[in-house]
Amino acid sequence: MKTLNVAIIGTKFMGKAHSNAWLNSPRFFDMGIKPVMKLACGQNEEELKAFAETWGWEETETDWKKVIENDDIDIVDISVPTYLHHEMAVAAAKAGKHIFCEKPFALTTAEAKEMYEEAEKAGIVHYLNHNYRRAPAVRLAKKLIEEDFVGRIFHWRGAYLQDWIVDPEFPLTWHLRADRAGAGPHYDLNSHSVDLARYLVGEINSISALTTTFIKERPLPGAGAATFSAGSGEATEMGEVTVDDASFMLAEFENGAIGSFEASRFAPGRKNFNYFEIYGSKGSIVFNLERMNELQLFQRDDPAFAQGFRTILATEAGEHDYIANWWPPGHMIGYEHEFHHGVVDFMEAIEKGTKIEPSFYDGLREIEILEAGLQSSAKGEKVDTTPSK
Ligand code: SOE
Repeated sequence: MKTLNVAIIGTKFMGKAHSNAWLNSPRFFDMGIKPVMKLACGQNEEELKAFAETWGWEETETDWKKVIENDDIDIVDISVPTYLHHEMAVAAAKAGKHIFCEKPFALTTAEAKEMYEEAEKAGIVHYLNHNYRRAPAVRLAKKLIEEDFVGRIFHWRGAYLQDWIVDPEFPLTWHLRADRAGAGPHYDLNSHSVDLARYLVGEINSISALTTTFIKERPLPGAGAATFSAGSGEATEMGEVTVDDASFMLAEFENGAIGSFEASRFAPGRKNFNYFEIYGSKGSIVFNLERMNELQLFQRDDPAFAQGFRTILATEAGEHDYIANWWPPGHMIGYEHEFHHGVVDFMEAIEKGTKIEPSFYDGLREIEILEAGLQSSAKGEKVDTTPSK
């Protein structure tokens, strides 16, 4: 069997989610090329060794530049905070490696443009991991739209809400620093919603946005502080929060639809509430990640006495994408399965010499649109985001 060697950079939340997918995808899916988990890279040597042992990475390296220089490596998986994506992706593309990159894509449009152009120039397969596109229920939403169950789309309504920093004592982790994350939920969460909206509804031609920061200073992070975890450190010094805590955006789509996007980390009770509604001339679709195996569908041409939202369980092998490789109908899949689907499709793109979406082009568009949102909020004006041809 043909194999390709993978190196992962990053050992935290996304490092684990990706490692799990690299490890288990070939166990569940027939893959034309099998990924070999060759090399793991992280800063802390002790943590890195434990990580590699847990997930089965054969070797370790603390210098990411050596990973890129390594001729044995065919694929680089970038699972690190956003501010590192640009340098790593450009170097990996120049070295001819295929790239599997976490979102949000980059800090700025200028960075994103270079990443996309270098990847295209190198002729590599480039993938931006917006995992939610690969939930079977989201794929079903796409199919229903393509098969005209929704008709002409009028509205996109997206909300991505969390609550992990409502406590003002939650420390200033990297997600709360503009130099590390680019923006707050406006990038972290809206990037997912913008990706889903572009996938399901179409291109976005203008943005009006309002962002705000509720808590302007926070304690500096101590030991163990990370995404979703305050850690145990007792910090006395405070630091400035340089990103938004919440963002609302309005969008005009190329096809005439209009949309709204809400993103917040200040929505108590909402843990990872990734939700969208699509309304069209023939019907409507509703998805909620917290019930991710289900899709709600309303059809206007159902007889009036039987009209209402129906719940489709997207777990039928052969009918719903990816499911045949997992469990029997109704046995449910979860968050981590989406990452496996990304790995499987990415490896197939390499095998067949095709492209995969979302690609670095979609990453460029995501950052153009989100950066326009920041400008719009700062100026109080609508910003044109029509793609340059
Ligand atoms: C934190 O907000 C986070 O881990 C995001 O960075 C992910 O992309 C999202 O899927 C879950 O929440």
